[in-house]
Amino acid sequence: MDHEADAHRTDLMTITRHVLNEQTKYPESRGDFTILLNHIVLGCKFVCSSVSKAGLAKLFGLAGETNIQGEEQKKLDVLSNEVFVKALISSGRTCILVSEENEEAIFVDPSKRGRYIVVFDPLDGSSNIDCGVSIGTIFGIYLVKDEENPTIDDVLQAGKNLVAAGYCMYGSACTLVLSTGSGVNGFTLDPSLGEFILTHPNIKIPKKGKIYSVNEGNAKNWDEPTTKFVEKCKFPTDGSPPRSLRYIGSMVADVHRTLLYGGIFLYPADKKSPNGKLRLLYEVFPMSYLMEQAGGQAFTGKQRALDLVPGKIHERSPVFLGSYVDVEEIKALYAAAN
Ligand code: FDP
Repeated sequence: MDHEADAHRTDLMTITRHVLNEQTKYPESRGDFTILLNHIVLGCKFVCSSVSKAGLAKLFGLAGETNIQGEEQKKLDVLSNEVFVKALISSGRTCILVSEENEEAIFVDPSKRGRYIVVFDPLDGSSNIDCGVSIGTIFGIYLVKDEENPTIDDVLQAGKNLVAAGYCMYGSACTLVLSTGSGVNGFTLDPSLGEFILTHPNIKIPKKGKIYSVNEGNAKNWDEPTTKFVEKCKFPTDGSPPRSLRYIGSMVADVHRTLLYGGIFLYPADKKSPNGKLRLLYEVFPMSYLMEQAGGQAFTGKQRALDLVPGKIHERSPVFLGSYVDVEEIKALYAAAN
């Protein structure tokens, strides 16, 4: 019997234990971040359970449908948002929340205020909900400058100021990927324990990938560097084999695959959408932060994604993120075009 392997299996590194361990590196830490994270984890567990029984519970479909009791049904993304907002406020550790689902930023009542700002998309990839394809929650965390006086400028910070970011993917397993600024770790929900267990320690993205991921239906509106890049993926001129195309159309799932297998995910600007589609604060920034923490890169077509400073909370930006070498290639094409 392999006792060492057994010891490993019985020594479970939960996400809370992992974050508490990380905090011991900061003697001034008050445990606030662990409390905040526990509330995010609660939201993820709720959404995970709702997604997996959505068909049964008739949570699919349009908001406004009624159930047998005549009560109004809530769409899964609306419900997820309510759960996250309430969990984050009740943590007592947040002062401003920005959600994809709310037009305005939510300023937390002073009686429940803390020093963290959470930007999040409670259920990203919503067009995939009804067909059971993987979807996810994306979040980023900033610190407020003055806890007594939070302002919208505290939210409109460059992505490089994030103190943590992550996503939870509701797929064949429920996987939470997190960075608190010293690498990237992946945790899988063990449904029998109700705990996220460290299953993917210190994720590093391969330096170069064999996959590109983009909505090619937009090709007729792309700019020259994007067109050239995708052409090179299909018809390489350096003797390398063509790359594979994988596109789920659910950012969390596409980014998760990119992080684990390598490659590049593109949501470029095009003639119809000069700023691309994805939102800077709760899609581009958290994913770019994770990519950099895993040894990859994220680029907007003009600059490092994390250097951007948003002017509005729901601002969009083009993004090219993934393996270091792959992103270097697209950067070179943009440099040559300018
Ligand atoms: P969705 O519209 O289904 O919510 O920003 C949302 C998003 O999905 C991302 O998750 C996904 O990467 C992207 O949009 C897909 O957009 P396209 O359908 O234009 O390819």
